[in-house]
Amino acid sequence: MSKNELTRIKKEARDQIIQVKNIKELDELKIKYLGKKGILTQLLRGLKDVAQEERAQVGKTLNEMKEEIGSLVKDKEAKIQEVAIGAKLKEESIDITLPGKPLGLGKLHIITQVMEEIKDIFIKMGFAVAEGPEVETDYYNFEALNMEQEHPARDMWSTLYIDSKNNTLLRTHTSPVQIRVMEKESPPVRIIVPGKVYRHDLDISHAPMFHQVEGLWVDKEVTFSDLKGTLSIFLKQIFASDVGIRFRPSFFPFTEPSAEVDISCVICKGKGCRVCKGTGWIEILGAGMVNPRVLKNVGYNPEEVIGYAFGMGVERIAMLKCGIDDIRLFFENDLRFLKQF
Ligand code: 2U9
Repeated sequence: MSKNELTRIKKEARDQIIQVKNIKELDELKIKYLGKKGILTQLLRGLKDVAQEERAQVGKTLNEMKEEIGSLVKDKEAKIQEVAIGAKLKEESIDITLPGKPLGLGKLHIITQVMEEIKDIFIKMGFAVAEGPEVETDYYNFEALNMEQEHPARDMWSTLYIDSKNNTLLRTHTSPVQIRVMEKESPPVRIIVPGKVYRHDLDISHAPMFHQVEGLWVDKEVTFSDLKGTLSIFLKQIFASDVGIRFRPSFFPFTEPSAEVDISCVICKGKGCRVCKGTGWIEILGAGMVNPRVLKNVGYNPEEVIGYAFGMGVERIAMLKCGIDDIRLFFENDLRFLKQF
């Protein structure tokens, strides 16, 4: 066990420890030099065979070597761990300077847009906006509007009942709201009533839920001419200033006389096409003078006050304005469709 030999072992151990790349290799070296059967352990065990006069010196050198190699291993261990943590941090780090993912800007549904446009026109003409419940009673949806039980006119609406014993149903029109407003307030009443209505219907032009805007003006002197004037102004604003307008006699239990209002076809300009079924005209509104029986039902005196009323489907107006040929498109929530408007 010469001094040179020990120096060589020490140098070899240091070189090997310096070059080690990972914990596994380092552990192997630790065992090689410091383990139970390791080089230094063996050398220390062989100390007894060393000549008496050299033993103390060699023992001291060996212990120093053991300590030095141990501390080299410890330092290296810390270094390897530090490098591993650094790599992990780098791998998992988030670059907070990257630009965010842009959020698409939302917009109002086309039906809401058209509804707002309709409301604005009537608000400018002095109408107030009234709203009411979508679940109604038989009385407000039918009876008060001059349609008693078994009245054949009820067949005009495919009613969705909530509970037919309790006479609760989904309103088939927004007219119950006008009844409720008139019950509470005395004339003059000048309101429009926008809202959802429900019918047991589903095809290219009918949906089980759709939107209506109805209007009502009750006062001391209201004429059919007022009705014609108001609706003409409305139709010219919502469609085009040169749109053709005609009133046809019709029947509704809640108005007398009643009329249906047509506009010249917005697609073919009145020449005749698939949309207007070759007639050049498109039905767009229902209207009339409020039936005196309805006024009586809310406690008004039909001898003293008179009124007009009208109703329209918002989807139908939106379809004609935007050239949409299937009402169901509004409710499928396909963004490719909705984004266009
Ligand atoms: C009261 C009195 C009268 C509202 C009216 C119509 C005519 C009408 C339809 C248009 C298309 C419904 O959406 S639609 O299917 N509406 O034809 N509505 S008169 O008359 C009233 C309302 C309330 C108290």
